[in-house]
Amino acid sequence: MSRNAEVADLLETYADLLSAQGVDYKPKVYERAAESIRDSPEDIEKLAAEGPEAVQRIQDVGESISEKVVEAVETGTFEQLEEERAEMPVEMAELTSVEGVGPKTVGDLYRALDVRDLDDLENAAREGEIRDVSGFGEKTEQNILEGIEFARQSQGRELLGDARPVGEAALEFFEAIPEAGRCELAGSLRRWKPTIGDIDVLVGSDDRQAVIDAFTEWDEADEVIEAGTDKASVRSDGQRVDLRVVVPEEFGSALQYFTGSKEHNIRFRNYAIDRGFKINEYGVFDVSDVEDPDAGQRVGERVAGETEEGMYEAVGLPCVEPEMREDRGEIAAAADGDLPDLVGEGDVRGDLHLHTHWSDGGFTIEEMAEAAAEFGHDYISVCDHATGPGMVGGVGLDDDELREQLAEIRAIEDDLPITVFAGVEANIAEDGGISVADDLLADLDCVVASPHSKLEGDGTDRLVAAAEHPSVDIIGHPSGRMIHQRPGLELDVDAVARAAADHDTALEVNSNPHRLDLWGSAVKQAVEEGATIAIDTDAHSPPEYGLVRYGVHTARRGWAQADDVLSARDAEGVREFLH
Ligand code: DGT
Ligand code: CA
Ligand code: CA
Ligand code: ZN
Repeated sequence: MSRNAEVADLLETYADLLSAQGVDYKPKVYERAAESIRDSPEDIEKLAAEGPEAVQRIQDVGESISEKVVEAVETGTFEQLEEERAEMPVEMAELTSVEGVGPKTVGDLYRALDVRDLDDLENAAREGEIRDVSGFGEKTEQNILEGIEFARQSQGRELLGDARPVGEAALEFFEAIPEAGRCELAGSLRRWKPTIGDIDVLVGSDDRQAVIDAFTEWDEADEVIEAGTDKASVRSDGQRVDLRVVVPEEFGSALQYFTGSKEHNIRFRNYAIDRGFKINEYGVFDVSDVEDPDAGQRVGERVAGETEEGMYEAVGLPCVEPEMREDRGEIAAAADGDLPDLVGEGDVRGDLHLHTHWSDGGFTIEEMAEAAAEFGHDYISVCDHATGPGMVGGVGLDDDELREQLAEIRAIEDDLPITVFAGVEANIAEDGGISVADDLLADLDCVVASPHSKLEGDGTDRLVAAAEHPSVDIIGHPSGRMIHQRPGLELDVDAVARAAADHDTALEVNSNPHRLDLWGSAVKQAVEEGATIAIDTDAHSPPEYGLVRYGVHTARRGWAQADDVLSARDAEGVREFLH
């Protein structure tokens, strides 16, 4: 974990402990500072070495926080945090990972029932003790039980957005080792699954021991879990990284095998067997004349294995993109010559869902436009939150404020470096209603409508109604899921996609790694129904434009082609769609 993230975590824990004690206001200040430190491109370790004043150069960090930061960088914690921890010895992160359990709930349940960790919480809920605590009821108790189950299921898997940087750092490390030949990520990370069990890296080399030895000395390795002659595992940033080193001639077959998925590999292997071939991590073998193909790993004539493309070609198939290897019909499509030409990172030309300081973003319209231009986008759509169901704490804009923002965009648009559409992120109420007046919706260029409240149960009718609204252009994060936090709405994706296709409403792939909503299989259904996909980042700050790649690869998991993707069109094409 970077030092910035470590320090941010400490400040957040401190903020949560204060909240749990019933302290007002101060926790917010610490949360804001934590967020700024986490996002800052400045290395907190360097700033801290210069002293508290240097740390104060980071946004939202005042004198008192800067001193705690210096202490945290030097000692790994700070005094006031340890005092709060002694006061309330709870597993804060673990407990608040349960949907509906915030720091205040943790404080209440600690005081009333001495709940300190997830096991305590589960026991208290099962024993029916929580319903009797003041401010809680049977329904809350039930919700907590369901939340615990969901939180437990997700334990041990990392978000793609957290695993990818670690995997890429490992890859960069191997690429710099002189003895290493070809290096690739494999496993679920190469398939861009939304959550990652462990990180797999494959290296081809004639000197395998040298690569393994180097890996055990990797700067970013916090612990060596095991090291053998052809594989090793280390822990980095809390995540397990599995290395396999193979001889160069077997790099392609090993890459194919270790990319998975297991289900894809089984389908592929059976396809090959039917055609007289044997496939494993060592190559493709022609066993049509071999009496006992199961006699060993390397029987028959070896016809492929050096490259991955060669593996598929050997049995008469075009190479299947890693994101598609989930056994969703890709081998049959390859055999029929029907593989899609997947959308690529370079195809995306704009971002149609982002926020500014008008709602909960941190930057002005101009700043977001300039950053988008720098990122390479041709257009953006400013879609700040509207008030309505699910928008708490005065985050959303009312209709007057939206009109004001629309006028502002019209006034400055000629001076902005790229096309800026004036939009809104409206809320979809439980009955499918949209939280902004119809005439205003009609005046805006781009209406994203998203569910933000009551994110449980079946949401199909609700989303169909929103998709049918004449002014709604995009359904934002359709299910409202938050990976590891809440499952979101249950959806009949085919029905939603049909309504979307019929009414020229796009369905979003929200690129935020916590969401990835829609996800691969749902994108595939949507595309098959003829719906248009909008790959958006929901950015609240310029660096978040970079999250778009997670959206692109998620769309690729759903077999989306550039033609299916709204944000792969040019500004004129988008304007036409929005009309
Ligand atoms: P993860 O780590 O749980 O997110 O998922 P993967 O897909 O990365 O799985 P992992 O790390 O256990 O193994 C990497 C790949 O190796 C996997 O995708 C396919 C291949 N593999 C592993 N074990 C088997 C197996 O027993 N049979 C087959 N056919 N392939 C396997
Ligand atoms: Ca893995
Ligand atoms: Ca693995
Ligand atoms: Zn939203």
